[in-house]
Amino acid sequence: MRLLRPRPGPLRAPRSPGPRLLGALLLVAVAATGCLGGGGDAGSGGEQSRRPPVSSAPLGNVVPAPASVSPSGPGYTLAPGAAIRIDDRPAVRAVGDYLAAILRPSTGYRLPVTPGAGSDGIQLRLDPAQRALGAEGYRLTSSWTTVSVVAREPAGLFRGVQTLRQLLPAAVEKDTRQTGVWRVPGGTITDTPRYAYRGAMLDVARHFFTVDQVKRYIDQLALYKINKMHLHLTDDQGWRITIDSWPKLTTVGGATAVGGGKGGFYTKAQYRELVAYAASRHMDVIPEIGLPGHTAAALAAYPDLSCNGFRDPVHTGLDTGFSSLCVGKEKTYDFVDDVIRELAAMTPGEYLHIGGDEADSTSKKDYRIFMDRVREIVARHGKKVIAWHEITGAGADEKVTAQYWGTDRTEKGERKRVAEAVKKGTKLILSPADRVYLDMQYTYRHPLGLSWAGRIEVDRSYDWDPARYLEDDGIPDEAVLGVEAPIWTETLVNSAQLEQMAFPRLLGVAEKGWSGGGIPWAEYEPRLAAQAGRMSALGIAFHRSPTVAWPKN
Ligand code: TNX
Repeated sequence: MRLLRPRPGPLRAPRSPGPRLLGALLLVAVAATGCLGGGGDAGSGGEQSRRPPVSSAPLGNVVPAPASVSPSGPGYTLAPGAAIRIDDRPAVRAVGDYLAAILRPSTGYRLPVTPGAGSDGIQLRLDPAQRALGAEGYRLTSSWTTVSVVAREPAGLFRGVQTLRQLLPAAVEKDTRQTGVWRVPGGTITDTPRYAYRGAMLDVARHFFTVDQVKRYIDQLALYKINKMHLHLTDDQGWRITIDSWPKLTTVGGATAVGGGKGGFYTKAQYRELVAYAASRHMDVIPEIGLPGHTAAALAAYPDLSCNGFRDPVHTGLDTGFSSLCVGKEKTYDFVDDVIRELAAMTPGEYLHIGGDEADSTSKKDYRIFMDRVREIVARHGKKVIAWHEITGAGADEKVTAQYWGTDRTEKGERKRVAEAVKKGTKLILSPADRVYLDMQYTYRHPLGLSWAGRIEVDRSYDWDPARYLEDDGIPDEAVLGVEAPIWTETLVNSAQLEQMAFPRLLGVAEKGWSGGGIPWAEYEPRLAAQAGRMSALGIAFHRSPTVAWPKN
């Protein structure tokens, strides 16, 4: 039993203390009766393989926290002969096949995905009449005979399936046969997201990550209901996406990386493959082309795009703010137009990210001229602009979404500019760097990561509320589209390192996005601890933060 109460987080009620608060209170109540935490998820993957996973987590012991949880009855036990019963529609079948692919290797059951009704097995159903479930909500009901997930949209079924996974013992995530009793606790979860935008950003420019590495990350994000994959495709140290009309961007600009190592880039076919893979996880890809700064790789390939025309090599250092496209040259806009046109054509999502940060070598006047033109180009190619919050100094309005990456130390004046844009209708994605920058070190002893925004342990990373984060600056919750956790890769070169930095902080960001910021750390911490076995079973070498009472192996 875990009655540990670490440093309590700010006990703020969510804006509308509706079902989500009830759910949270219920979990706290469950914790107080001793059912949550140590007695729940059977711990690490190692432990799972030594003894059969008989008891699964109590209903609701999942991340992100569901909006409402009503336990009842003993629940459902997956039988060897069970089927996954689906509505006969391709999008529902795809969710059924996805679930079957997770469950079959570990359970060893056949789990046929079968269209049509039935009163047993796992059921995945669409019900358009369930309007309150919205675009991503679902209702999961676990009874003696069935466990069913009902949603209005296929995306809701997919999110519900993530909850179902987490209600099964962690060993279900393994890719080899396990012996176990695959029980889902009884009752009903009704769940919808607090924010529509729940993102993660991966910097593939500072170091390149292959298609398979990105897919692995996408799969990990899906488990925690992230729905936007922001790919930071270009920077001073590398251009990673093929643009047919400017071929040297990748052949020259993609050839290296931070530290001068091997670079890489995605062909258009590979990029499309990533977009399709993300879509199969009900996730949009948001590609970012950094403009007008962060362009040394492009300028190395095409020196004409700079004002001085000198050919510099692709940058391999860590510094920023020294490169700029030449705002006064018409050729710059031909370039931007071609890039945006080709990128828009292979990106089905509604957004393109145009960077706009740290343009320290572009004058204020030029920055504004440039951003005005680029915004018009993006709109002409049928997409909406996202840019880092510096764009709010360049006449942002309702057509722009700004990604705020400030910290507790960000100057009032800068926040005021953001607030002014919000008054004109700009929406915000919140990525406070001293909370959710996953590339920041955990502690000064941690070997990976940077520290310019601070050292961020897991508890501090969770200690903020998107709805109130900028309220002192007059920015209301209504302006917040959602949250995003960026991971910059100056110091990170492989999946193990990425995962060490992202996990477990990413889970907290996912929860801010799905459940809102009103849940205290003391309630979250045991739920997070209970994810240890699942992350281990998935091969994620997460940071065993001392701020969390992880189960003993
Ligand atoms: C700031 S956040 C940057 C990036 C760096 C990152 C490292 C932002 C918009 N710019 O260029 O990679 O810090 O943490």
